[in-house]
This record gives sequence, C-alpha cells and structure tokens, in this order.
Amino acid sequence: MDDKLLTAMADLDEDRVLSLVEAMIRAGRTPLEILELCKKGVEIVGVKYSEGTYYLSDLIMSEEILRGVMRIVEPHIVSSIPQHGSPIVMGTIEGDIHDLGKNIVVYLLRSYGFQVYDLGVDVSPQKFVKAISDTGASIVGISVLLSFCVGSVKKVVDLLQEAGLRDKVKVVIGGYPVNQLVKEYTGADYYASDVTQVLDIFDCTG
Ligand code: B12
Repeated sequence: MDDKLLTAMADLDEDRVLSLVEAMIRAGRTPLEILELCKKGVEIVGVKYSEGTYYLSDLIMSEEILRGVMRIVEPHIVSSIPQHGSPIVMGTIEGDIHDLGKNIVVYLLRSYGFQVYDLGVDVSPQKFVKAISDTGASIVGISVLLSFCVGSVKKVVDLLQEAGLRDKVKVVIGGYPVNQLVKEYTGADYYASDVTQVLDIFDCTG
C-alpha cells in the first residue's frame, strides 16, 4: 500500500490519496508513517515541476491534498505524553513562504501535548526573538526551504546571543536545504530532515 500512496500523491490523485490514507489508518498504520510517505510523494511532485512536467498549479494542488491528509490523520495522533511545560515558538524564516512542512511539525507537536506559538511564514529574525522573549519559550523551531534564506536563520541565533537569551533557548531547524553543515553554519542546536526525527528532537529538548 505504501507504493500506491506514494504514486497517488505524485500523480496528484486526491480521491485515491485520501481513500488510501483512510484504509491505512484502519489497518493500524501510524500518522507518522503516512505523513512521511506523503512527503516523499510531494518531493516527486517537486521533481516533476523542476523537469517542466508539472506546473505551479500542481504544486498548489499537492498542498491541498496534504492538508486533506492531515485532517484525516490528526485525530489518530494519540499521545500519552502529558502537556509539556515550556512553549515552543515556530515559524518559517523571512523571505520564505513554504509552510507545508512547518504545519505538519506544528500539528504533530500540538497533538503530542506541546504548546506551540506558530508565527506563520516570512518571519523576521527580530520577530522570532521578540516572540521567544514574550512567551518565555525554551525552544524555537525554524523552517527554511530556500537556500538563500539560510543566512536569516543564522541572524536569529546571533540576535538571541545579543539579547542574552542564547543559553536559555534550544534552536531546532528543518527544511529542504538543512543538513549538518547548515546546522553548524547557523549555530543551531539540532536539525531534522524528516518528520520521524522531529518528535525525538523536541522530546529530548523539552
Ligand atoms: C510545494 C513547494 C512550493 C509551494 C509551497 C506551498 C506551501 N504552502 O508550502 C509554492 C508553489 C508556493 C512554492 C514556491 C516557491 N518555491 Co518551492 N517547493 C515546493 C516543493 C515542491 C515541496 C516542499 C514541500 O512542501 N515538501 C513537503 C513537506 C512536508 O516537506 P518539508 O517542507 O521538507 O518538511 C519536512 C521536513 O523538512 C521537516 N521540517 C520542515 N520544517 C521544519 C522545521 C523544524 C523546526 C523541524 C524540526 C523540521 C522541519 O519536517 C517536515 C515534515 O517531514 C519543494 C521541493 C522539495 N523537494 O522540497 C520546492 C522548493 C523548496 N521550492 C523552491 C523554489 C525555488 C521556490 C520558489 C522560489 C519558486 C519561484 N521561482 O517562485 C518559490 C518561493 C516562494 C517563497 N518566497 O518562499 C526550491 C528551493 C531551492 C533552493 N535550494 O533554495 C525547491 C527545493 C524546488 C527545487 N528543487 O528547485 N514552492
């Protein structure tokens, strides 16, 4: 069924994706596994877009389908983890409006008992730091999909340092260009390249 879901997502066959997801939920597959398969399908959509087989409207369609998937899986994210004390500030960095990945992470964290302040997309480094200061968050999650926006992620870390908050806040980054090198360049504490790593990271920091 995994291949079928991946193919249906890549083919942008909304009805098939949603019925497969419902069947997988009934068969006891976890929301995490399902979301990860859908993410791989969206990546194939991205490749087809780069090759010129798909158009912008197709990318937007992939977003619509993914939101439908999230609506189905969300009630099935059952957590035994109690409400976590410290809030998390999340957002997509300045200049970047990609939010599918960030929204999945926010959905998951909320379902697992974290209090998340979602600042949305195109969030300036100053706004991140103000939100951290205002909420007393000890974790900030930054999503970045565009390589040329990585510098602004570093700016968040630098501003936290200047504000004397760096030691009090764990910086977690994720998104398409993120890897060990980007983590080191930005000065972040952790990075995640897929949804399955996200909970581990936030749990060990929370
Ligand atoms: C869908 C998409 C769009 C949609 C976005 C819709 C939306 N609401 O998000 C639209 C059409 C708007 C779009 C626009 C653009 N896009 Co675009 N887009 C994509 C695409 C195909 C998929 C991204 C996606 O949603 N993936 C699915 C989600 C679920 O996965 P994810 O984002 O990786 O998130 C997961 C993990 O990374 C992680 N994660 C993500 N964030 C975080 C944060 C934290 C804290 C943690 C812990 C984890 C975490 O967990 C998530 C769940 O597993 C990618 C290709 C790709 N392979 O990624 C290109 C891509 C990101 N886009 C790209 C580009 C260039 C653009 C445009 C500049 C195109 C243009 N010429 O206009 C614009 C930029 C607009 C802007 N200012 O931001 C490039 C970036 C290249 C680069 N290296 O910089 C890519 C890589 C395509 C490519 N191969 O060229 N795009």
